[in-house]
Amino acid sequence: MTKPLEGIKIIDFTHVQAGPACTQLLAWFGADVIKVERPGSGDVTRNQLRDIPDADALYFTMLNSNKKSLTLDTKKPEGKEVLEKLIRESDVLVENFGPGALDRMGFSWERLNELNPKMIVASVKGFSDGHHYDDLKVYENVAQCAGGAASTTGFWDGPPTISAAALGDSNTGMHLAIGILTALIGRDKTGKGQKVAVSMQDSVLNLCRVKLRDQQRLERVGYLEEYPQYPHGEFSDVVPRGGNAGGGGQPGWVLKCKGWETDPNAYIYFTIQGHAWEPICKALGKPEWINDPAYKTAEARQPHIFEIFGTIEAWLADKTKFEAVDILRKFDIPCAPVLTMKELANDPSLRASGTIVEVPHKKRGSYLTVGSPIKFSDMKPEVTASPLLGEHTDEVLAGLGYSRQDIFNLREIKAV
Ligand code: CAO
Repeated sequence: MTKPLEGIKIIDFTHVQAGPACTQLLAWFGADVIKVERPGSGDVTRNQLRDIPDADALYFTMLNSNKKSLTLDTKKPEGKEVLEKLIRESDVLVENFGPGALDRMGFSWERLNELNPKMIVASVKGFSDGHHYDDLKVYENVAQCAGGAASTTGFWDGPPTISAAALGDSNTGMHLAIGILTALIGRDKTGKGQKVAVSMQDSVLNLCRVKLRDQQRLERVGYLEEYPQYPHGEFSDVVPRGGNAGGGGQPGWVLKCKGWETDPNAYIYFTIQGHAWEPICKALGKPEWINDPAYKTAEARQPHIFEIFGTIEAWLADKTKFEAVDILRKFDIPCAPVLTMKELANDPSLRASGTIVEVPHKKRGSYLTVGSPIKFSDMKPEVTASPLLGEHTDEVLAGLGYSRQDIFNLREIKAV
């Protein structure tokens, strides 16, 4: 089966997570992704948090599947020469170096555009160009703080909190992938490449847009009725942390199920969707609440929403999280068990859909990874192992027209 991005050649000058997540996605969909790495060391994540001595760490293998690895010292003249050849033949270059690193290497946007005016140059940086922090290097949690996620996550009586989800890294990579695909479609119309830039701060903020909604509502009316602070607590002039409250028009909370005393994940998320009030009352065995003026409308319920959650928790006390969801789903109530990584890793539905996949690897044996979360009717993205460091160096050099002797010279003599 041909894949939509087959024939698109991508120079993957990325490392750690934000950039690799982007190029991995494009590789799943058929692009020829050549990861350029420093000889000897490569992407730092190959060595980070290793669980098997001398084998690439899962941090690397889970973000670099379906790619080739070319080792090249792009600070040496020989390496620059090879890179220039590759640039002339490629459609996209993706990088997420610290600010200014590509320029210092001699590959500014102007130079890249001169070498290949059709090439799309895609970058991730912590902050956007011209931002007063645009000289800063940025990692995941830094971006979550700078993009508004940390100040709005957690409980009101605790500090700003980081999400485990990679809002700064993989999320930014996904934004960049959208930018690259858009620029490729644009190139079909204009024949020209362009620079695509995504900052981690902007990408986090994009996912926090409902909090910017709340900031404006707060400034207008002085309170936010869906937050636990309403109506008994205090609001300041900034959006507070709302714990586990639902972010939209439906109140919700994480509720204890049977076994919560010993199992830290024996919980479900329960949503009180307005029009589902009647089925909720029926499911809970509280038919008297259906027409009770103190419970009938969302407005009437909000002042004592935690008393309602308390009643639901009492109902949940003798049910596991799975039993509870099995009952509630029959009443069309939006809810889910709080699932652990262990449960997700072994979930038969996720295995069947290709969202959790087992990938054979030359050195590690097989490992689990998250496959494509995007499903297509005409294509099933297949996940293949991440490359060993420099695994495809000879192949890529030969493809660029270097002879066996050239390749020997480049690899052995000049240590490229
Ligand atoms: N050959 C020779 N040199 C190479 C090379 C190669 N193949 N690949 C990279 N390098 C060099 C770069 O030229 C650069 O050298 P200089 O600093 O001397 O110019 C250096 O390696 C990489 O620098 P860096 O700033 O990217 O790396 P770092 O480890 O100091 O910082 C990070 C890492 C992630 C903080 C920084 O890259 C960054 O801020 N990136 C942008 C934001 C981002 O993507 N962050 C998300 C990371 S995922 O959590």
